[in-house]
Amino acid sequence: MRITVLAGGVGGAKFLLGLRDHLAERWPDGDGGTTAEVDVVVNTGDDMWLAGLKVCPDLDSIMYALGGANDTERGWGRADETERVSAELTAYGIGWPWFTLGDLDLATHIARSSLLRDGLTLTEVTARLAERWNLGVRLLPMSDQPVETHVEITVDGKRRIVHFEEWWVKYRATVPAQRFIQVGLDKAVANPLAVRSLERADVILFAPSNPVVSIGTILELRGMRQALDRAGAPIAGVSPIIGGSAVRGMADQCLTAIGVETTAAAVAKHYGARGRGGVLDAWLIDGIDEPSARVIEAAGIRTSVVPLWMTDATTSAQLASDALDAAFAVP
Ligand code: GDP
Ligand code: FO1
Ligand code: CA
Repeated sequence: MRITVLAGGVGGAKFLLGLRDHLAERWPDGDGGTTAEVDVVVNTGDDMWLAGLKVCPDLDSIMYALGGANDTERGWGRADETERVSAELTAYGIGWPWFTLGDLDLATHIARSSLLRDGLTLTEVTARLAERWNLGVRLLPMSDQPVETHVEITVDGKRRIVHFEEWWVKYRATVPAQRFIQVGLDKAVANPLAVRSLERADVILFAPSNPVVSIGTILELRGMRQALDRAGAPIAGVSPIIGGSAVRGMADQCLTAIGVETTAAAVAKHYGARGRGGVLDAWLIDGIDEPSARVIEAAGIRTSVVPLWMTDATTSAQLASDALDAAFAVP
């Protein structure tokens, strides 16, 4: 069984933890793992160079979570983290004072930057870093070329274009985003390993990740939609919107910026039905959104109504199981 998942950071990580648990039960390898092969195509639009180091928030969120080393309370970075180096960098006026690079986390960025300087691609570097963690899945950055999401905002009457992280972390997305700009998109192509993975997959899943700045950015890459079109596998997506709001984080601000309502149905229609210019065969919505199932079905997308809250390992694994069932139910 070959499964390819498109994912952003924290929402992606929670779903993948559930998927890994579920697969170990459904297709066990006799050694606590699974015979299923999982590739994860990860958003790198949040990446940046900071203090001379390449930082990849979504890749790291997934790597730390599947490696069992993430800070579950904060939702990002390493558990048991300290911030001594970050304080020194701030004293030198280096980096972003509102964006903390923890000491343990910094080791990841140093290792990554070092390997990139040695000439490895981001895909190769990611594989090297992941070796240590025994993730049980293969992490594939969406592209080997840099694509950075920037956001147009107006602050004190002045139009500014800032890195996505500045809008997200410094402004907490409280300033309306007028526009998202994917810097570098014109020169970037979809990771060839991701394209192959999509073409060979038995099933393709969209994690309940941010539809604009996580999955949306992945889909923008040259070659990505074509790969999904060509794929023989069914494609099922899990709604990150439950009862008209983003479960966690500020995805609603991103949807508003691109003129999409914060509802499970609007996001499904935004992705669109395969064969009608879109990418979805199936869409999973929560029970609270059941009344909108008819609208989604009318748009040509098969709809499954299941609990979408990933509150613990059991509910996350059940959601992964439901996502596979929804995909395989596609005629
Ligand atoms: P980020 O890169 O860290 O922002 O994470 P992602 O893009 O992968 O996912 C963020 C989204 O995950 C949020 O906008 C939420 O809507 C969604 N999310 C978080 N927890 C849950 C959950 O328990 N269930 C569902 N359905 N979505 C969730
Ligand atoms: N999120 C914060 O809210 N504050 C931070 O200082 C912060 C630092 C940080 C450092 C490395 C990293 O990989 C992620 C970090 N995050 C931080 C989380 C992250 O920037 C965002 O939540 C995601 O990029 C949104 O997808
Ligand atoms: Ca992200």
